[in-house]
Amino acid sequence: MKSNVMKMVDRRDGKLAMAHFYVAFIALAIGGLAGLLQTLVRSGKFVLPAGIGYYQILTVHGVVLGLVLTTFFIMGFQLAAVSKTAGTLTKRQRTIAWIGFWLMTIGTLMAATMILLNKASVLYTFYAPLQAHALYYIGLTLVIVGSWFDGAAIVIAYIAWRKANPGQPSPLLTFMSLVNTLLWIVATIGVAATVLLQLLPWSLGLVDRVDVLVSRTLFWYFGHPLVYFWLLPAYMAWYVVIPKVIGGKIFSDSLARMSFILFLLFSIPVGFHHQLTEPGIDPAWKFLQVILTFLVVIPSLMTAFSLFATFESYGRSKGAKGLFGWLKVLPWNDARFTVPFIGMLSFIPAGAGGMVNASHQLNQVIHNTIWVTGHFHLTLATAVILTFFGITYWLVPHLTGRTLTKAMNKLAIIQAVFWATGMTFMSGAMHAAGLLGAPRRSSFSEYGGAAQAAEWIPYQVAQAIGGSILFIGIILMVYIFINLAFFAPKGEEEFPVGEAADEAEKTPMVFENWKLWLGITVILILFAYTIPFIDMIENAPIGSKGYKLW
Ligand code: HAS
Ligand code: CU
Repeated sequence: MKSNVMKMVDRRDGKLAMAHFYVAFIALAIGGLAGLLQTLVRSGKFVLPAGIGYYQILTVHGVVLGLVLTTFFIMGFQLAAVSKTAGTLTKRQRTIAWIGFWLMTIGTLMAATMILLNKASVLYTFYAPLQAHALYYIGLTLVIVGSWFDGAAIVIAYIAWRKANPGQPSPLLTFMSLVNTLLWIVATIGVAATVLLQLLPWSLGLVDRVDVLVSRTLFWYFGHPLVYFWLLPAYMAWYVVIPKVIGGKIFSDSLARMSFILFLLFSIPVGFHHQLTEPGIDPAWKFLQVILTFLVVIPSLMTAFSLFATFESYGRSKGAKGLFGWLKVLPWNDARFTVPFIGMLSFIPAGAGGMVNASHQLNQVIHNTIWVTGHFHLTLATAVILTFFGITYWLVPHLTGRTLTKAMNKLAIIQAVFWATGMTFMSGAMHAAGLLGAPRRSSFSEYGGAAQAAEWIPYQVAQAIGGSILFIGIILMVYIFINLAFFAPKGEEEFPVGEAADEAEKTPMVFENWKLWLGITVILILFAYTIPFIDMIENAPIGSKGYKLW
């Protein structure tokens, strides 16, 4: 596209998105350092200085990378995507989003302060009976409420677009941002409920105990869709941005929308696959939720299919022959493509591992072992995060009026090679050690942690080697981000938005029927959770004050 006809994201919306990215990349730097320290501690060759606890840095790592980096990056990206494809935000929409940004930032600072004071070393899952200072829970609540404001700006912008363009399907990136926002709002109700109704009153001393099973169930009602809230922005880039970057077409607009709707429907009623070993939930309901988990694999398989189709049709249009000839003609020296592509590759074993986890019998082998940590470092910390890095390379210069230079592009590819190498060592060793029974969340030395079996030690060392390589990757990434935000030469960088190959065929309007989709979402949630919840509450333990806990 010629730069003079290129529609840029409005500067004011750019500032809003960039504010989110500053917080995200500060989080990357802090959380990455904590991660390095953990692998060193686990190797048994390093002791944390100044009385800092292992669980304290593990909490920093999980909260700052899993919750803060992701939420800020995703909201910034989605706001930019909506501004680009549905038009500049109105003043009111932008103000709502800024309120969201500040609430999230204040909440983050509150929670971070409590973690640094060692008053909230409860990990990112904050399972009861681990208890944090009330300010930690209030901080997390502000992050969630803030994200609802960001989400509201997206919903309002979508409604306004639909009003102005009756009878037309919304722009694909706006549609996708909306689905992910709806998914997020429905999911966060669960975590807000456990924090506000159980953990906060308990931490303030208003109640003496809480029902642990109810709190874990509410957490995982949220925790599984949380991982798809992370994944879907990566899918936005895979479906819409990557085809444009390589010079090809989106395989099918309708297929992309369909897969996003399936994520909305099937992401939430599956939380029990994190609780398969928990007593107090009837196996029949666990079975149902495992089936629903396998249903939510389908939109990922559709995504893989669609990506292969995009790559192959582009390759054939360039004259590629044979089963894998298309691989040769892809633009390997373009970081905007190569970096997310490495993410896609890693998602193949990552997804296979997920299906292992979801299979009840196999889950007995890997549950609470470091295999699970290996799984989410391939999914979130490789497939998703490398895609977010790939987005950063064009979006940040686009928003700051700069360009990605040849030198930075090269460094970005080197960064991804470091990342992939470090993660292969670290995540590979985690999977292997997990199969040998090495527990997750354990420093082996503190707080009576499990004794270290000799056969795990080589894997712990491999994790530390991988962690150190990854830390170099983090330094490179932070360096590239600072360059693109403040120092790269002025210019215009493209915001790549692909076109569908099947544009002649009209996208059916049924995808925009929110009464239908949200209705089915709610029915599925009620189906999967109502009876188990009644069971839990009926059989709840009696608290010391003589009434039932919940
Ligand atoms: Fe998971 C635990 C099951 C996906 C993250 N998961 C976790 C935890 C996290 C996490 C953070 O059922 C730990 C939570 C904790 O702290 O306790 N997960 C699944 C399943 C999937 C899955 C079935 N997980 C993810 C994603 C995550 C994520 C995505 C983050 C972003 N997971 C589980 C289960 C547990 C679990 C259990 C609990 C374990 C326990 O006991 O505690 C599926 O959604 C995966 C489907 C994916 C695919 C892959 C499709 C491939 C694509 C790439 C195509 C590539 C191309 C390039 C085109 C089917 C789309 C090709 C080019 C060539 C040249 C070949
Ligand atoms: Cu899950």
